[in-house]
Formats: sequence, C-alpha cells, structure tokens
Amino acid sequence: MTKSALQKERAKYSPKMPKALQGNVKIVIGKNTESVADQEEIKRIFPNTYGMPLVTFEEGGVPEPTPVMNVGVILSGGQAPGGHNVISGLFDGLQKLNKENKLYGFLGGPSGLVSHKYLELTAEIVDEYRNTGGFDIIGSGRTKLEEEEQYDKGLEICKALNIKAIVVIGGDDSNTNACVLAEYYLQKNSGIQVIGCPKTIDGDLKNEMIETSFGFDTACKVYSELIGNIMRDANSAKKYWHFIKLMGRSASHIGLECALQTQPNVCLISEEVAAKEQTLQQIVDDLVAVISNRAAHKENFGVALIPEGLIEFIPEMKALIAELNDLLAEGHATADAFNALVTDDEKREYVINHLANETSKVFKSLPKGIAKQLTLDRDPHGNVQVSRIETERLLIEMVEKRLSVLKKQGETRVKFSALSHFFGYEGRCAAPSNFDADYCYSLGQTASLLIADGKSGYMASIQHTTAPSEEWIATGVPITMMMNMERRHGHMKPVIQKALVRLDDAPFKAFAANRAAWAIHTSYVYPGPIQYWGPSTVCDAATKTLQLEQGKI
Ligand code: FBP
Repeated sequence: MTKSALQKERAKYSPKMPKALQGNVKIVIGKNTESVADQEEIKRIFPNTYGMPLVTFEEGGVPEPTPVMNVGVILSGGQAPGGHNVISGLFDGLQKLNKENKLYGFLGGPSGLVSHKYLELTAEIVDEYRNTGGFDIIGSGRTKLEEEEQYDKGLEICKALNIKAIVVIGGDDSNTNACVLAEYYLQKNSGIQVIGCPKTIDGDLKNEMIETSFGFDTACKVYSELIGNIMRDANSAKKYWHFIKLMGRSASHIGLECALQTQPNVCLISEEVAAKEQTLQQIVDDLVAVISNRAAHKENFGVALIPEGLIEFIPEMKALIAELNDLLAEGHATADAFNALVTDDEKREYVINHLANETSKVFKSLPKGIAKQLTLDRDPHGNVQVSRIETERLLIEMVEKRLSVLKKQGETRVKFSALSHFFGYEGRCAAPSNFDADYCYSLGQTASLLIADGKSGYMASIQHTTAPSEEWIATGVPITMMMNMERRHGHMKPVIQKALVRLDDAPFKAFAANRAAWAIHTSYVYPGPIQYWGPSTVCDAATKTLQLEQGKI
C-alpha cells in the first residue's frame, strides 16, 4: 500500500491514554444501576444484565497472569474516524494481558458473525491501520443482530474459534442489540461476553455516562474546515449564498458544533424546528428575512447550515414521510403496485392518489425532484434515507420562489444566487484527530479490561474528556442503564435513548445567544485543517459542544 508522507509519520503516533490505563490497573466496583426509565420492564427483559454496577479502572493492583483469551470484534453501521484505533487499543490491551491472546475481526459488520466471515488481526495487520481513518481493516455493515437464529450462528463461530468475548463498535441501535446479545448468551450459559463501544459521527449516542461518541470530533473538524473555506470564498467573491447540508441522520449535533466553530449566518436546528412546530414555509420565510437583511447591508452572500435530518422534524413533512413509509413498506400491496409502475409521472400520480388529503397536498407542493426523492428505496429499517434527500436544494428553490413573488409585488430587489453542498462522506473516514485517536485507543483498552474482568452487557466509556488525556477516567457502564422503552415499527422495544440536541443545554444556548449577530454581520471563523503536531490548544482541543457541556468555555 503506498502511503502519503503524512500517513507514514502519523502511523508512529502513540495515542495518549488515561494515567490509570498506563501501568497496572485495578477495577473498582461502583454502585448498582437502574435504567433511565421503564425500570420494571427493562429489568424483566434483561434479567441477567439489569442493575449491574458501574465499574472504574484505576492505577494500582498487582499484575496477575490472565488466562489466554480470544476476542472477536465487529464494526457496525456508518464509518466514523477512530474505529481503527479502538481495534488497535483493544489489540494492545489484550496483548498486555497475555501475549497469547488473539483478536478476530468479523468481516463486513454484524453479518460477518452470522456468516462466519472473519480474519485474525495480527500485529502486522493492526500496525498498518494505526491512527488511520476508515473501517476498511475489516469493513462495516448495517445488518441488525436481532434474531435468535443469528445469535446461535454467532455462538457456533465463537465456540469454533474459542472466542470468549465479542466487542461491538456501533451506535445506539447496535449497542442496544449488543446488550440483547449479551443477555441471550448469559441466559444460555454460553460463557460468551459482549462489550459495546460508542461510535457515530452523529454525536447522538451520549448521556450521563457517555460523554461523546467517537468520530464526532474529527468529522465536525473536517466539516468546519470546509465550511470555513467556503465562508472565506463567499466573503471574497461576495456573490453567492452557500446552502450546506451536514450529515446527522436525526440529531443536529453536527450542524450545531460546526456553527459554534464557524459562526455562519444561518444554522437550522431540527430539534428547534420541531419544538416550535415550524412549517417549511416559515423556515423559508425566516431564511428570506436573513437574506434580505444582509442584502440591505450590501452583503449579497452568506452561508446557511442545514442538518441532514431536518425534513423529518418539520411537522407536515414528518406526517408525509410517515405515510409514505407505510405506503411503500416492503411487502405491502401498495408498494408492489407502486414499484410496478414505469414512469416517474405514473409513480407521482399513484402517490398523490393514495395519500390522505392533507399529506397529498404537501407532496404536490414540493418540487418534483424532491418529491421523487421521498419515494426512493427505504433503508433496512424501513426509513426514508435522509442523506439522499436534497433538503439544501429544496430550500434554495423555495427561497428563490418566494423572492420572485416578492419581486413581482415590488417588495424586494434582493439578488440571490445560491450554491448547494452536502458534507457527510468527506468526514466519515478522515484520519482521526488527536482527540479521536486518543479517545478511541483508550476505549479499546478499556474494552479489553472489561473482558478480562468477565463483564458482559457493558459499554466501554471514557470520561472527563475535556481534561488532559492523562486525567481521563476509564469506566464500564451497564448498557441497560441507558435504556428505555420506545415504540419502534409498531412495537414497544427496549432501546438506548437517542440523544437529540437539547434546547436548554449550553451548546444550543451559546449558539442561540449569538445567532442574531451572526445572521446580519459577517462574523465567520476559519478553523483550518486538523493539526496533528503543534500546540496542544490547537491539536488536542475537544469539540466546542463538549467544552460548553463541561463548563470549560
Ligand atoms: P451511524 O449512525 O451508523 O454511525 O451512521 C451515521 C451516518 O453517517 C449518518 O450521518 C448518515 O445519515 C448515515 O450514516 C448514512 O449512511 P449510509 O452511508 O449507510 O447511507
């Protein structure tokens, strides 16, 4: 593999770790836990993994020889910077415990466990991937582990490879499933443990015990660099409005963090749109107001950030999407009839005629291209794939339309020329920032310790992440602690609560306090590229979100 000069140097980086993990480690058992809600129900579903204590790893203890153990690892869901470092931390942690320990990677995500596709991760292979982005060491996938048949197939391969524990690196759903798997294996007395690690660039797997999911830091820094570059271009040419959609399937954490880093003229926050029950037209009218105000100050340019999930938070669009999901759900007669149609026009007519009155009107009011995008293939969970809906173009088209109406009425002379962008894949596989490289490596090491201690149904967690990494605290958190019951696809299910942006938390408040000024004045900040060498204030800084949440700024 040919490597860039930077890759070669970066490969030599030794991730910084909490002091507690550097030498001999002892485990400190904390308090027993309860789930965040629906305690009785969660306890009933997870009799073996409910209520387990929090654990913390501290300096000290006497090194004891640990028996040889084999471990399997799975990367689940969308790529996030740092995944390779979780694996290298896990590998090194296992090696530290016993040189004979082996690590197997299941290929292509959870399906690798079920179809018995795996690779032994040797030191040579792991060394190739240290501090690199991507999940290509073993690949990832979105297969859900939720059937007993799948669990039993997993058991077969674990027995064959003498695997003692499986580490699932994934988001909220994958970690929920990891806990179900842990419970199943305990009920079966299989002796196989399951440990989770919090991953997703979306930043929505976080709670009292999990400060952040890995990959969020790097992805936001990459997007903020790009946004800053566009801002500088906008401010130089002074002729374009840039509408930039940012990944984040549901929550707007990425948009909010990028806004805090770059100070755009507009940043929509889906959670606020939902809380205020804003309509699409109101959002457009607000955008037109900002554009017009800036034009009045001779600033015929600007930057607007749009969260990927926005469309599903606008009440009338949410209702439309829910109805479309039912109409086009796999196996439904209506979906078959829709799929049998050939032309776009026929399909459009079919949908219009089969939706309820109000939703049908909303569908008809959308630009044809966007309406079509809403009817495209669903993801494996039956949801519309928001990353494929061009919300940024939808908003541009609607702003143009509104301005042209106002022009005809003689109410405005604003010049509006807009360009659209979508930043998502640009950041998901970026080489991890120091924060993510260190954080992920520490998560991997923590997972190895949880396994050695016989834990199952726990998530590795690193806390105090805005302090220098030496002071970080390595813990294990029972996954049931993060769960509540939610309705999913018509059934009540135990799931890890997804963390949306909270309007009463410090990051949103900091944004809300400044956005009026950012809207009218050009206050752009240009963060520049991620730095790996140099002053710690530049290289090791945590996200603004974390710093605000922890009262550091
Ligand atoms: P995860 O939640 O699995 O980490 O994935 C996050 C994400 O990057 C979202 O931001 C985005 O909507 C989605 O993945 C896109 O996934 P895909 O590339 O599989 O369509």
